[in-house]
Amino acid sequence: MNPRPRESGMSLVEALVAFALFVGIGASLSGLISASTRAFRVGIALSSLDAEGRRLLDRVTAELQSVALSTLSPASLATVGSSTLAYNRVVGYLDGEVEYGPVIRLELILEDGELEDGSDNDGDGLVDELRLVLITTTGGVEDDPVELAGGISSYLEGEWPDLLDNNGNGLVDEPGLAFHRVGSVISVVLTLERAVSDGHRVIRTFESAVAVRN
Ligand SMILES: [Ca+2]
Ligand SMILES: [Ca+2]
Ligand SMILES: [Ca+2]
Repeated sequence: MNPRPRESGMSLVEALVAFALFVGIGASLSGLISASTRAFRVGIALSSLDAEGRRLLDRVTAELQSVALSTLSPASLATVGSSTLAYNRVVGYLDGEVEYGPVIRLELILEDGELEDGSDNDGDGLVDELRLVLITTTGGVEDDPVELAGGISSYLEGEWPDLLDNNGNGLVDEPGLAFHRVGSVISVVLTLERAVSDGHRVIRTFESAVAVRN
């Protein structure tokens, strides 16, 4: 009796197993590629946020360095902090008298198209986000606001509105940018955020302080 010749090709079961393996490996590879793409985007966004945060704090602390403390409003920023700060800078001395510059106001306001309603009204992936503007008042007339930064969180990282200091920094319900004064030292805390993709967002918090001389 002649041996039964071996059938060539794959049986149905083998084909199904091979197909399942192929699909599984494909899905794993796709997941890996997707995860690394997201990680890459997050890395780029965080790096960009770091640069933006440092640049903004450098700008603000340089601004505050020549503030005349006697003109600061609000004058007391000890426990609640403030998102708005008005002041005059010392611009020089004449015959022993201090010369003051115009009134300057740093103000945190909603981004254009955004409402304070817990929704992302302008569709940029951020909710109730804010921007910081600098407004100079000369001779009683306000100049156009100069935007210093956008994408500022509505509350500082780890904080939410409940009359408590959730993030333990001594400030209660502080916004995403807050000024805090102890004696002649003004501190600035800042949380920036950006939407990356797939509903993900990145967030970074910064802090700086300046000892005011005047
Ligand atoms: Ca938004
Ligand atoms: Ca706090
Ligand atoms: Ca709170």
